[in-house]
Amino acid sequence: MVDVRSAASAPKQEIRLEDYEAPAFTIESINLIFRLHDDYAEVEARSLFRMKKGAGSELRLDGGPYMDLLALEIDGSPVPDDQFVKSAEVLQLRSVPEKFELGVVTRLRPRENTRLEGLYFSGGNFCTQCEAEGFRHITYFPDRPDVLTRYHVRIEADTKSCPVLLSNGNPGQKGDLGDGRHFAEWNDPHPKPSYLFALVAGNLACQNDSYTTASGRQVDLNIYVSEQDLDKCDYAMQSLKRSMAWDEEVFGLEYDLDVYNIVAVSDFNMGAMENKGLNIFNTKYVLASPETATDADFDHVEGVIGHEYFHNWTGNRVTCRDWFQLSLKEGLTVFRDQEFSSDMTSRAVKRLDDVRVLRMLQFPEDAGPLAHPVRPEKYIEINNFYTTTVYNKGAEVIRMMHSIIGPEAFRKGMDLYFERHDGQAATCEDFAAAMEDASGADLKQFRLWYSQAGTPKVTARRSHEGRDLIITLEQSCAPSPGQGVKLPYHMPIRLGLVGPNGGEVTADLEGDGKWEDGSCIVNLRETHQSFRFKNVPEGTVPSILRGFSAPVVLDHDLSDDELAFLAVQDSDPFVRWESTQDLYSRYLVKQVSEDGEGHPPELLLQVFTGHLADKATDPALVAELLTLPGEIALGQKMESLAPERIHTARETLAKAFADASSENIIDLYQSLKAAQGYSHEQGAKANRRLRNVLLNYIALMPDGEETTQRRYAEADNMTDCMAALSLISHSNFDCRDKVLQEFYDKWRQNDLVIDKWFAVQAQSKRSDTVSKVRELTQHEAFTFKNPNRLRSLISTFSMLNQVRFHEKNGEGYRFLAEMIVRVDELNPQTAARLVAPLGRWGRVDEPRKGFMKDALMSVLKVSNLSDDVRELVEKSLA
Ligand code: 0A1
Ligand code: ZN
Repeated sequence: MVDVRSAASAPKQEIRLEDYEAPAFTIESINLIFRLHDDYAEVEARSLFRMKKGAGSELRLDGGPYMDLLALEIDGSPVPDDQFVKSAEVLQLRSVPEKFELGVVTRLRPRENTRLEGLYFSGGNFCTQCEAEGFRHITYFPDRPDVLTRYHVRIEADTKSCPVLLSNGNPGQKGDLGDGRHFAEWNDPHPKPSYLFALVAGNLACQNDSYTTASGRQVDLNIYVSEQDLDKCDYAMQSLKRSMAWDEEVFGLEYDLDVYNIVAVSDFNMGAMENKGLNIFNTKYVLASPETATDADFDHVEGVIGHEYFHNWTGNRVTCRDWFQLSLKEGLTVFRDQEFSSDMTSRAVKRLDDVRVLRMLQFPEDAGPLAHPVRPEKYIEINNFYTTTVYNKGAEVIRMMHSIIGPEAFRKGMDLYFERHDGQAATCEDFAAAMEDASGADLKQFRLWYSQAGTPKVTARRSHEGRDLIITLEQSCAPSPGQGVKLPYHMPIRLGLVGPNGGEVTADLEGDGKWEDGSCIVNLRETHQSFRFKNVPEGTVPSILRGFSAPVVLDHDLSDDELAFLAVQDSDPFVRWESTQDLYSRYLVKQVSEDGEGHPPELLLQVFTGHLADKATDPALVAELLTLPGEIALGQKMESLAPERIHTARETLAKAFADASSENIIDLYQSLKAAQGYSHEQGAKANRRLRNVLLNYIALMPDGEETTQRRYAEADNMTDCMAALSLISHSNFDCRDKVLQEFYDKWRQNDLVIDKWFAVQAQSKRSDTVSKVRELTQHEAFTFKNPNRLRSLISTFSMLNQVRFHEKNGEGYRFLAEMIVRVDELNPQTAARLVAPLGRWGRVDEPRKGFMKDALMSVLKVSNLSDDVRELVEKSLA
């Protein structure tokens, strides 16, 4: 095994936004020839450089330690040895003419590339990953997003093992080379930065379709997968066509090439990649069939297919000036994919899912040692900044702009943004300016969302003057690394007034805000600001932060009775859910802090049974209303984390609900069964979601084991199968080990399903989980080389299994530290993505705190640690 770190050189220096300098040259075009062989690849690159006026004659190119330089030429002549200097990361030419053709020939070893960036080999195919800085591992080049050029690519490879040869843009010539080899050429007419370059060569099967754009152009659509997966591409193809139609309809944006190719690979560091005209996907986000994928998996496929497609405009046509601007494309594209999924599924439930992800992953990041602004100001390793802050909080920032200026002005702002910046590398500032100019709104203060880290807290208090209701909002934001004092944000707070009979009340507002569709959007700009609603009927309850209109933690003064009222009556689904969750959480947090074992108050039972009886609401939303807050969400509501007590309190409440409402639960469960028969329609999905939530309660009833086991045995789709398996995995049921073994035996040939098998065990709340997870790293199906497998076992355990990861003896922490070191030897990017849970030591008491820090220290002691891991471990200890 090659230790990928041994080739690396001195630790990387910090890069700062304030040091940005525009490139000193332009590149007119690049001609690339890839000669692919079984055990090596040779890359010939010829680029036409033109120095900008006033620039010096020195040329610095980015490179990497894993390739050999075979030739270096200027205008066809070799560059003499004394005219250039080469280190592991940089190739410096002392003096170049104003205009010249640079020729570079490099040799790479794709089979040895376990880092999965640059050119690598996965499942018998060559493929590339160039974002953010992978192209420098293919050839020496100015590998930065603000250098855009036209790519012409020729691929030569063995005809038998690589019948399919793909790159960006439109297909050009292809033909036979004799000697069992062939070639294909590709031309991309759209200038692009190097991070959007892609190549795939291998033996792949293809599902083909076509799409006619709004202006009548025909686009050839292809999804390439391995032969045995060809039957699982339909949903991805349909999702692609829906994405194309949606972007035309909602944003007036059409696709701009003759072909759209998608390739699914099983070894991939992230979800997918938007390379121009040639998206490369993690198989997880392409392959889906009812037998192998859950409803959530189907939704993810649709969302990620949409995400990569939407990047064609927000990312590719307008790209980023530098990596500090990453959220310009990612925040905006996540916002677009969220809107797309909302339109395709249920807007209300999609919003809950997105808020849950934000709170579970982004809020902790924003509150911990790795907190950074949506537009970071410095980094050592850019791969560490593909974070939930840049992506998900970035999307919330766009969503807030949308709320502040309204949908019509937002659309005008998008049009203006494309009019101004199509074909350019732009900044977050450019985007905000386009929104401002299109709407006439003043977004000066709003821009703080880009530069300040941390989750703001908003406190809402009520007072009454006569019949007027005054809502006073106060905002604050705790210090974060490098940012001691925060200025007040401009945030849109969506409010409603729910009258005593449950109807919407619309009252005149004194204060900065406007009514829109039954809600009032107020602009909170001050630290302390009041909004007076005139002449409000007595008994009216305010519904605050409808739709989660700003990514904040809200503290309100609503009583339990008022929460129970909103939980049932509010027209805003988010507040209905949030009020229910608040009510459950209040009780649970109290149970935890008082170590109580009392019976839940009648009010909670009433709310729960009220939701059970609700036939008017979408069953998918009812499912959410019947779900108790997760252990992680409960932990966030406590000063200091008490994992076991949270777990016990939650289980106890679930049992109390199951006992108190057993008949209603079983009745509803049965009635949903009657409506069964597998279908992927929204209604059927919603019923499954509800039914599987009910199964959680049924599993706690006296014949829970039998019902769960039956559910498992009878499941005709993976959603139901996993719902039952997950309960079995948590349980002490006699059947547990047998069922897990059967599942493994049945699915051992399907990697994505086996990932679920690992994940379900990593999530088990049983007390033997840490040792089981450790044992699973020795399982025949476990490998340190595949990121999906690592995530399914190690990330699931450390990020989602709060009670077992935080085992008091520190075993969970030590296990994670060992895994980080092992993975770092092969794949630093993925290793770095495992670090975050160890940085949460500020949230726990001794002895956990000490064990966590020891675990981080043990990683730091390892010689040859990658820059990726070192950066995050050092920050986590600070
Ligand atoms: N731009 C892709 C995500 C991505 C980022 C980095 C990668 O390798 C380090 C790979 C993919 C997206 O947002 O979909
Ligand atoms: Zn993206």
